[in-house]
Amino acid sequence: MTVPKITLTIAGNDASGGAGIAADLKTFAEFGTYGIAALTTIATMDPDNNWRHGVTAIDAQVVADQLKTATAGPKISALKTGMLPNVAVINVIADSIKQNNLENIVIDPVMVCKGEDEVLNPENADALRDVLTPLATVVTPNLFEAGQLSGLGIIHDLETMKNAAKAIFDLGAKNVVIKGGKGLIGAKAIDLFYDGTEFTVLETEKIEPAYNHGAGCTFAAAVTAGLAKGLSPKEAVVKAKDFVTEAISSGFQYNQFVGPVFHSGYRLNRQDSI
Ligand code: PXL
Repeated sequence: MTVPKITLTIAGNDASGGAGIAADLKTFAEFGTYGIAALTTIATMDPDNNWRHGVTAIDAQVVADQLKTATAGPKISALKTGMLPNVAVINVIADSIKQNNLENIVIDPVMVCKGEDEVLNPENADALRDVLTPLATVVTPNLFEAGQLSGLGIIHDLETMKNAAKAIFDLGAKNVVIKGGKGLIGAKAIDLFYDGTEFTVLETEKIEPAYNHGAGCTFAAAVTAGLAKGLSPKEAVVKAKDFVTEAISSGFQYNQFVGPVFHSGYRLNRQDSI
C-alpha cells in the first residue's frame, strides 16, 4: 500500500471553478498529491449584477471541526490557506497549525478578488500579517497584498517589490514570493522570490489575452504540492511559475465577466510530467 502525499487547502469556494478550493484541488491532483479541503468561505458572483462578489463566512467552529477531520488521517505533507473571512477563522487556523505541528505552510494572503476594489475585511489584513505570515514557509502575496503586508502601499517597480519582499520576510515568513504577474508595466510577467539572502526574479512573456482568474490560487497550490513532494521552496516556486504559465495559456472565456485559467494546461500542453 502506498500512501500518497496529503495536501490540504483551507480556502473558499468559487462556484465558477477558477479560484479557491476548486483551483487548489485540481492543481493538487495534477501534481499527483491527495488533495483535501477545509472550507472557510463561499464566494458568489452575480451575473445579473455585473458579477458582483458576495462573501459568506463559514462559522469558525465549523472550520475548526473540519481541521480536526483533516488532521485525523495520514500526516499532512503541506497546506495552503486562501480566502479567509474573518479574524476568528484566521486564529482557528493558526491554532491548528501549531497544535498539530504542521509543516510546509503556504500562506496566500488573499485580501481582494480580481476586479473588486474592496478589501475583504480591513482587520483581516492585519491578522494575515501578524498571525499567519510568521507561520509561513512561503507567503505568496500579489502586488496589492505585498503593498499591504509591507506597508509600502502601491508597488510599481521591481525595486519596490524587493523592498516589500524584505519587509515581509522580516515579519517572520521563511520565504516570500511576490506574484507580480502582469501587474508591472512592460512585456514581462515578473514574480520575485526571496529567501532572506538572495532574490530570484522569475520572468516570462506576458500572455494576451490573459484568462487568468484563479492564477494566484493555482500558483500557491502548485507551490504547496511541490513542497509536499520534497522540493525546496525555491524549486517549488520555479515549478509553480511554469505550471501557472501553462494554466494561463490554456485559460478560456467562461462568460462575459470572467476567464479562468485551466488547471490541466501543463499536462495537456507539455510532454514532460510535473
Ligand atoms: O482570487 C482570489 C480568490 C480566492 N478564493 C476564492 C475566490 C477568489 C476570487 O474570486 O472566489 C474563493
